[in-house]
Amino acid sequence: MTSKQILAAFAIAAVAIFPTVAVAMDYVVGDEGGWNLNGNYTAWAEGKQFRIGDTLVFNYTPGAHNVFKVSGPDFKACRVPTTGAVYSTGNDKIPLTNAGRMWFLCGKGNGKHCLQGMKLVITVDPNVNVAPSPASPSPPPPSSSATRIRVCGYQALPMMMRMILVLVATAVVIVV
Ligand SMILES: [Cu+2]
Repeated sequence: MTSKQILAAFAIAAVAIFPTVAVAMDYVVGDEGGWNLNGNYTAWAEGKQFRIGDTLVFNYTPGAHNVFKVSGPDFKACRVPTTGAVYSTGNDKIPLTNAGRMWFLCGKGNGKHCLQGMKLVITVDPNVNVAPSPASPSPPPPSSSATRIRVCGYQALPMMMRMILVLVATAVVIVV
């Protein structure tokens, strides 16, 4: 084995052991900036891979804004539904339970906030997270805006399976 091959084997082993697979994410919309008139939620959503089991968190001053889950046409027209899900706690957690597109907008100002950019469209990947995040029994303080990453699922993989993965990866490298 050359040193290059050994390095490659270590790299593959590291990937196999490192818990990058099957993480359920809490996505804080707008990150530290939160959900307000200053955000660019198209830019925020870009490049993020939303998956079933993840959660969207909208942080804002209660009363100043809210969150509607809307249809595509309503999203496009910034039309605020007269009925339908409205979230208004200022720390709204919306679980992503289905694959496909999801549209959100702020209903304040009868669509004015939406027109000023308070709208978010995401696409939820059909790949299900192995272990969806469990419902948190006590809500964290509304000020917590940092994206939290919960590692689960992969850790549940039996150690034997991981060892086999590593051995197979190493064997492949040696053969090559
Ligand atoms: Cu608003």
